[in-house]
Amino acid sequence: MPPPQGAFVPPLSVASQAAASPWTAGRQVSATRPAALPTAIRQLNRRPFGATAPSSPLSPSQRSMVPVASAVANGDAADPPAVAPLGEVTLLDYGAGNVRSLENALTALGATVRWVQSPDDISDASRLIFPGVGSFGVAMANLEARGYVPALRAYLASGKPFLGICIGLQSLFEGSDESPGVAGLGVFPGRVRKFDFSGIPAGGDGVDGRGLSVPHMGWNTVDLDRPSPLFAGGLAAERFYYVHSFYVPVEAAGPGGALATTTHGTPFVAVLQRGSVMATQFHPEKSGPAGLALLRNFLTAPDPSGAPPADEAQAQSSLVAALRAGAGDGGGLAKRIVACLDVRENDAGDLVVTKGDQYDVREAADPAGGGAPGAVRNLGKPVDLAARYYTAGADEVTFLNITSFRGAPLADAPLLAVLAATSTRVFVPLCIGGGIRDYTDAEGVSYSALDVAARYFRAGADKISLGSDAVYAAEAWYAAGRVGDGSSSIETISNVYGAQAVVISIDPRRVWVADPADTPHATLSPSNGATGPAGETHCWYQCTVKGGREGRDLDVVQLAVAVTALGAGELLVNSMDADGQKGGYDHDLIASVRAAVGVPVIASSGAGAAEHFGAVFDATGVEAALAAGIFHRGEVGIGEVKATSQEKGPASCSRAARLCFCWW
Ligand code: 1PR
Repeated sequence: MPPPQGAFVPPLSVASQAAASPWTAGRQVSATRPAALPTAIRQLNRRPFGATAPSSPLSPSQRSMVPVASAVANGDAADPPAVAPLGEVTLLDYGAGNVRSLENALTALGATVRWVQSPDDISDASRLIFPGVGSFGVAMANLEARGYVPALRAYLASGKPFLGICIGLQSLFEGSDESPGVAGLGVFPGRVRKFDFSGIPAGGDGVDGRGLSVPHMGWNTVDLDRPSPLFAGGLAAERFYYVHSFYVPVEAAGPGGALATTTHGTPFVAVLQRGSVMATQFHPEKSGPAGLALLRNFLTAPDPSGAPPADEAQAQSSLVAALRAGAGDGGGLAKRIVACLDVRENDAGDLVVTKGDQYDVREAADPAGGGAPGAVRNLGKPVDLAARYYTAGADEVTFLNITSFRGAPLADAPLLAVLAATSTRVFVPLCIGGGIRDYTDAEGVSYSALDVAARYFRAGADKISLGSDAVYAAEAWYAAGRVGDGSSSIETISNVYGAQAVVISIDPRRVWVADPADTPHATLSPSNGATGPAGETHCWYQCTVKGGREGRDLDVVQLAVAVTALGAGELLVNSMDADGQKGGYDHDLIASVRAAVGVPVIASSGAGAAEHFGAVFDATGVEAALAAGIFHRGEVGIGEVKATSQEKGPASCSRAARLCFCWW
C-alpha cells in the first residue's frame, strides 16, 4: 500500500546524515517522502496557469500567426488571472522545434521573455536560457550561421547565469555521436554518447524484461549530488520529463560537473553545473508543476548557481538522504498515462472533442448520451478538457484531428488555435496528429508534410503523429527493397526535429483466418481464446488508412518495422476492434508490436477500468497507456488510475507525483 496521505519519513539527524554521506552520486534508490507535494509545488498547483498569448517579442520563427484569440472567443480558454512580474529572461532560439512551450512556461510564471535576435542580445542578457532542440549538428550549424558562437562563449565565461536545456546541455561538450565531425561549444571536454541497448538480451536490463527503449522518453528521477538553489522546495524528490537518444556519461562532466544524475540502463548526467553554467537534460517546461518550480528557482534565486541558504541546504540534504535510504527503487522511467482527445467539427461547425465506438463517432439511433441521433458525439471543448487532464496529473496529452484527411490540413486554423491555447495552460508534452502529409490546396499551393508539422510545432506541439501517411511510407519502403529515399514524411520530419518528435498512430483491425496458411501475414491465436464469427482461431492485424475506412495489405508488425527504420521514435497502437468497448486493451496486438521494435510504445483503445492500465503494462511491457472515453465521460479519473496502480507497488515507493511504476 502507498504511504498514507501526509506521511513523511522524519528528517535524519545531522549526525546520521553525515554518516549516510548523502551526497554520494549515482545511486538509484528511493524512500518514502511526503505524500503531499512540497509547498512550492502546491502553490504552483494552485496557480491557475495559462497566460494569454505572450506579449513579449517573438523571434521570427515564433511568429506563426496562430489565432489564439479564436479559441478564446469560442469559449474554450478562460482568461487566466495575471501573475506577479518575475523579471526578464533572454531565450536563445535558432528556429527549430517547440520553443514556444518554454516561452509559455516562463510567461505563466510572470517572467518577461526576450528573444535573441543578434549576438548583442546574448551579451546584454542578465539570465540566458538555451532551449536547444533538434539534433546536435543542426543546433551547432544554426548557432554558427547566426554568428552567435563567440557571443555565447563569452557569455558562458562571464559568470552570469546560464541554463541549457536538452541539446542546450549537450552542445556544451566537444562533440556528439549524433553528429560526428561537428564541434560543440567545448565548455566541457567530454563527448555525448548514444543510448544503445541492442546488445542487451531480453530480460537483461533489470527493468521490465523486454529491453529498454530508445529514445529515453518520459518521467524519470534526479539523484542530486549537492544542494542547489535550482532544487529548492523539495524538487529533488520529483520526476522530470526527459526525451533524448543521446546522453552525457557522468565521467564526461568531470569531477563535480554532474549536479544530478539519473539512469536509463546506464547512469548519465541529468543536470550539469560548472560555475554559473547550468543545464538540464530534461525539459523543465514540460515537467508540470515541478519543472515550473525549477524554472522559477532559476529566475528568482539571487545566485542560482551558488549555495542555497543554510536551512534550504539542510532540507535538501535530509530529503536526498531519505530518498537514498528508503527501500524500493524509485528510479527509472515511470509508466506514462496519456489522455487522448479525438477532435473534429460537429455538424454545426464547432470544433469538439468526440469519441467513437469502434471509430464510429455518431450518436446511435437511441443515444444514451442525450445527443440527437446521428449527430457527432460532443464530449467537450478541447482546450478545457486538456487543461483538466493536466491538472488531474496526465503525463501527456494527445490531440487527433480525426477528419483532417479530407481537406487541407493547414486550413484547419481552429486546431492550430486549440494547440496554441492549450500550450499556455498545459505544461506536459503535447502530441498532435491528423492530416500531416504532402498536399496541394485549392489555390494550387503545395505544402510538404514537413511544412505542416512545422506549423504544429510552432503552435506548441512537442510531437506530431502520422497515421495514413506512415502506412504509405512503409509500403514504399518495402517496395524499394527496405530502404527509404529520404522523402517520406517520417524521414523529413525526423531529420529536422528528431525521432522523438515523430509518433506513428496505427489504426489496425483484426482479420480472422481459419488457417495461418490462408494469409502471408503473421498470425496469432488470441491468448484469451477469442474466436472469429465462423469459429476461426487465428487472426492478423491489418493496417488501415483514412481513419479506418480503407484496409491495406500490410500488417502491424510489418508497419512497425518499416516506420522505425525510417526514423519514427514512438508508436501509438490503437485498435479498431477495442476502441470504445471498455473491455481492456488488446494485449496480443500490443505485445506483438512491442516485441518488434526498440522505440517506446503507447497502448491505446479499450480502457474501461483503472485496472486495465496495470494489466497492459504487466502483459506487454509498453511504456505508456492512453485512454479517451472513460476520461471524457468521467467514469474513471487519471488520479484513480494512478492510485489503483500505486497500490500494486511497494509500501516505500516514492516519487508519487508521477506514477511510479518502478516495480514493473
Ligand atoms: O491518417 O495521419 O490523418 O491521422 C488521423 C488520425 O485520426 C489517426 O491517428 C487515427 O487514429 C485518428 N482517427 C481517425 N478516425 C478516427 C475515429 O475514431 N473515427 N480516431 C480516429 C482514432 C482512436 C484513439 C482513441 C482510442 C482510445 N481513435 O484515438 O482515442 O481508441 O479510445 P477509448 O479509450 O475510448 O477506447 P492521419
